[in-house]
This record gives sequence, C-alpha cells and structure tokens, in this order.
Amino acid sequence: MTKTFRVLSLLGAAALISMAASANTSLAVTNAAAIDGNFGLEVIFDGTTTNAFVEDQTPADESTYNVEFKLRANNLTILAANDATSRHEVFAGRFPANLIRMEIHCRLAPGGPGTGNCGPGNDGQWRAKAYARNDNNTWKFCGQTGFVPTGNTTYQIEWVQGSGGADGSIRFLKNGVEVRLCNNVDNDDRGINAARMGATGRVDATTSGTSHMDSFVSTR
Ligand SMILES: [Ca+2]
Ligand SMILES: [Ca+2]
Repeated sequence: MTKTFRVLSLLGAAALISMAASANTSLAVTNAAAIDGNFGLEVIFDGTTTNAFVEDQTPADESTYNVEFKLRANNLTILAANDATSRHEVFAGRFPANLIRMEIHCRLAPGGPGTGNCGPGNDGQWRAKAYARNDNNTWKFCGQTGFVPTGNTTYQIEWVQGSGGADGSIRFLKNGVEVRLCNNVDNDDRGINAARMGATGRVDATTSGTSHMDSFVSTR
C-alpha cells in the first residue's frame, strides 16, 4: 500500500466544526478525546438525530480507497429499543452518496451478556459493522465484530472498485486483524470522492454521551 495522501488534520477539522450549528449532534476537538497525540475528535450526542461529521474532499474518483481510524466509546450510551434504532454510522466513503459505511450497533440480544443497552455499566452487545454499496444501491454487509467500549480500537476498511460485473471488494479489519473480506461487490460505476467521520448517519434519539475518534489516515 502506498500512502499517497494523509488527510483530515484536526486543524482542518476545527475549521469545519466552527461552521456547525449548535443544539444538535456536534463535534469538538479536545485533549480528552485524544487517542494519539494531544487532540482528538469528540462526537457529542444530545438526543437529536442530526448528523455531525468532518469531511475530507481530497479523494478524486478513487478506484481503491483504504481508511483507518481509532474509536473509543468513552461514555456513549445506546439504548437498544430495537435493532433498527440502536445504531449510528461513524464513517462514510462517498460519491457523493455513501458507497462505504461503518456503523456501531447496540444489539438487542436476549440471553447475551447484556440485555441490549450499551453504555457505561452495561456493555450490552456492542458491534461494529461494515457495508459496501452495489451499483444497484443494495448494500453488501461485510462483517461485524465485537466492539470493546472501554478500549481504543483501530478499524480499517479497504475498498476496491471493480471493472465490471461483480468484481469489486471490501475488506474490514479490527486492530489489524481481518474481520471479513467480501468479494463480488458490483461497484464499478462510482469511485470514492469524499469521506466523512463522526456521526455520519442514522443517529438515534436514544443515543447520548460522547465518543472519541482519532488518527484518521486514508490511502489509495
Ligand atoms: Ca490525536
Ligand atoms: Ca456494475
């Protein structure tokens, strides 16, 4: 892998954040959110369902796109009232609609170590999941992995655009270990033109607290 660009410095992130509206899901660059170095990105959930993210517009119709970032749940709480409303997206690769998305999910899992609610004092059934969009706008699910809420976890996604048919792929990794490699993605129509990190979609009203993100690196 050749690192051809490294993006989303937190100086740039701060400039974007300063334009965001308040009284919604919001972002801050803080010392407390640092996972590497002195600053990190804090994602603040206040019960509204708006998105809040920093966006990197450096990618230019990329046919391969690799991303990694670190995430910790900090004091994030997700109430798993049902499986469909107990998640939010933390990353999106776009053209301009999402072609890649990663979400964290609190799964309603009767009989599991948690009863569904994920947060401080109740680890519930945290999951991290990755998806790639096909040209026909269906989503290819590419694996889930347990999400350790109190630790710092590095996630990576490697996306490859196909040349026709269903010969694209997406690979999902946690802490350098492959969660799943998914072939047969039909994604030749669109390359990656932008990336978002933060609370990039499907934010639920029952989500509260803050999560921390840091160390975003993308390569082609
Ligand atoms: Ca940092
Ligand atoms: Ca196609």
